Amino acid sequence: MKIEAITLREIQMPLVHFFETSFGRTYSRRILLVTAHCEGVDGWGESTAAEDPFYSSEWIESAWPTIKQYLAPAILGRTISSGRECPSLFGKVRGHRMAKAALENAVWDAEARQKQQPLWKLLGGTRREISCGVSIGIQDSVEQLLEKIATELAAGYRRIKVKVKPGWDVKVLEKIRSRWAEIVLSCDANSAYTLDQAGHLRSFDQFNLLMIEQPLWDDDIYYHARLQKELRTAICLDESIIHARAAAFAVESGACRIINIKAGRVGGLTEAMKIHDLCHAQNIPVWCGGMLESGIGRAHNIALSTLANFSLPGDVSASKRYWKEDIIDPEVQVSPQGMIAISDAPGTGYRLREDLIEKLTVRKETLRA
Ligand code: OSB
Ligand code: MG
Repeated sequence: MKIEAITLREIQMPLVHFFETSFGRTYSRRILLVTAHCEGVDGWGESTAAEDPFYSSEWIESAWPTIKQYLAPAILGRTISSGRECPSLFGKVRGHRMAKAALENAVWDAEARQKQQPLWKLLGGTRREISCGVSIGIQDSVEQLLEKIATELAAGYRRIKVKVKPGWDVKVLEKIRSRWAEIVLSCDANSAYTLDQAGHLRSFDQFNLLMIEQPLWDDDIYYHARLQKELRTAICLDESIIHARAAAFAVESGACRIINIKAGRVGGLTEAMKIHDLCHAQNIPVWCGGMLESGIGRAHNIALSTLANFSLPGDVSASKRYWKEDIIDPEVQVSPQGMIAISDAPGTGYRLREDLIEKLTVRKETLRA
């Protein structure tokens, strides 16, 4: 499969509802989409690099020139048989994992379409449906948060995750638990705490949480291992797991008991599968995180989630929670049982609404060998 051209484009999509984490509030997304044009077949990928370098040091304005000047030239004009070949071709570039993932995942989609196979099968997935949770951001009031949780439970979601930060944690969790004693509940701090606050974090143990996600620094594993020893609640790492070695170190050192896998954060589907496999071998359950993706990134997340060790509900949820209109057809739908059914169509299994994508595009550039 010859990579003849690569198109980069930015689309802008307003969120149905703002999303707030410990690092800030997002109202509208600027999304970098990548198309790999390969001998009559197009593969699509989405960068998870955000509007700002807050979740990670990457952002849309670093991903675009990195792909344009380094990653695309490494594969343009080449004949590649699989997305698996991308990591070594990108190997000279340090970091920039979200940029790498966008391009690698586009190649995976092209490969699957060219082989007339669903991407999930190509990845070695086995699940025919995947289990869904939701991530609910910080709201203007606790009442509004409770309202949102009620809506998502009624929709069938199997796990509720709420964002926390100092000042929006224990009191909020108390209110949730006093209304719903039994639901599967977890929280995500996005690095809002320090080890000095271990005593405070220990008080979360009373809420019987499935996990506390990324309580400490984004670049830390060692202090998470110290903290995990002091908590009954399982720590799940997100930001800290930037590649398979970090996952191995985290598991070996006892820094977490669960891992959130995001293909964007770790440099693409190949590395994501490596983390999945090593966690599987060590009995560490994983789940698929989300980054407020459009349908394209969402479809890749769904394919990844079909692998056997994705045994906990992920953050991959219905398109309509984010978008008035998604750019894929059909949109991602979640059943009243909180499941997404896996499509057998080739590639990611969803059609692209190219007219709508064109309408949302604010800049576009096609690169050739
Ligand atoms: O930490 O998982 C996170 C969104 C943006 C940045 C980081 C995170 C999130 C989410 C939302 O939790 C997950 C989603 O609904 O896509
Ligand atoms: Mg997280």
